Amino acid sequence: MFIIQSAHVYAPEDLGILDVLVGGGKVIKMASHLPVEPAYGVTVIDGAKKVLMPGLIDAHVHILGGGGEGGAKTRTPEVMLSDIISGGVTTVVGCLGTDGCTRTMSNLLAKAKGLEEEGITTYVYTGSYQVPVRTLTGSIIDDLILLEKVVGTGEIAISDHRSSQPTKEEFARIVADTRVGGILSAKAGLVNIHMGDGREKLAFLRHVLEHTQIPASNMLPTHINRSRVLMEDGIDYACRLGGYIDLTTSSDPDFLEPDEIKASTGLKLALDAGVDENHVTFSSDGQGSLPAFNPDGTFHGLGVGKVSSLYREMRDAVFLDKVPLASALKAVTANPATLLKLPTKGRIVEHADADLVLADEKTLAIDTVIAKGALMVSGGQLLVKGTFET
Ligand code: FWO
Ligand code: ZN
Repeated sequence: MFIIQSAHVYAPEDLGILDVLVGGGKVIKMASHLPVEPAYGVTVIDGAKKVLMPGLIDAHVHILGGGGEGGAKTRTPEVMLSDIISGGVTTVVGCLGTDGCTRTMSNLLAKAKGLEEEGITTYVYTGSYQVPVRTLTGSIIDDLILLEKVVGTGEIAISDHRSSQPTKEEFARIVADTRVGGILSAKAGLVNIHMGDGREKLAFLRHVLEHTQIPASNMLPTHINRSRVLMEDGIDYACRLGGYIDLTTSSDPDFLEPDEIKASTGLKLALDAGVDENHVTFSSDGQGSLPAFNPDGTFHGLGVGKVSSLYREMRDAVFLDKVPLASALKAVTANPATLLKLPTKGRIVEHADADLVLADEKTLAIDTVIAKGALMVSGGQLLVKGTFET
């Protein structure tokens, strides 16, 4: 049991200074003043001069590692627990990418279960870049209904030289099956869509919205900030069609995409252009490769995504791009929670899971991370490490 006393709570909405009682893995009570009953073994955490935020949700992490675009030696390393909690992330959705052969759904599920046992909350998307989608059971709908951790499909590549070049109809079918699988399993049924640099940009998603009854909330196109033209198409898609857009926070200065936009700046551009602040999310592409290709399509080199970039870009949005904290926080907490249909995640409210981040109110430097009610980081130091982390 913890009482976090006198913290400035961003739930992500600004709730002012509150005491928050945590026990049994849940937020039990929030009030301007809660009595401390030492008899119940309650630990007091001093929240004065700190902000209390929901644990971050990273909806696109290559938890197995990814890459391989430069051959076997460029297959990137798997994620470790400390990579996740040191950046204030308490929930991740694992995915496969370009390589859907040596990275498998059974391995993805095992890694997700491993991270869950180590202390955070995990889900996965079925599939990889490829179409037809490489599922575990042979069917998207069956994977969603039968596999508890599967919340959607992805990352499905379109508008990219590495995609399977699917037709609009094949893409619409994937979204349709994912939606129905989600409905029948009371889960999100979200398609995480990898956007490449192709000329068709978001045409496939516009096709779904214009030719089917499927709502925009079943589709989340990511890497929208990989170029200015895609950022502009994403803003138009969100403003005119009520679509959702996801910005990638990982970036490698040695392997920048041509005219790539920093995620924090992309958020500011979207909000200034009138995009609903509930329709923009960040995800890290953690442990995914950040490959660069030459104009002739040959491989040039690659960086590796980092989960810690999610918190960094949220903080930069506040300090560098002057986005209000409550709005910047939504992109990494309440908005992914809503799209992923995780009602106990992404918000600080009674009965929510006790996934919490306490940070210095001036610098937003992370002090404490609580995941499923357990103290994982305290005083800025890791208290819990992965099984094989020294
Ligand atoms: C992006 C994941 C990309 C993997 O375009 O899609 O490759 O399979 O590990 N990463 N291919 C990175 C850009 C957004 C910079 C992935 C990667
Ligand atoms: Zn991708």
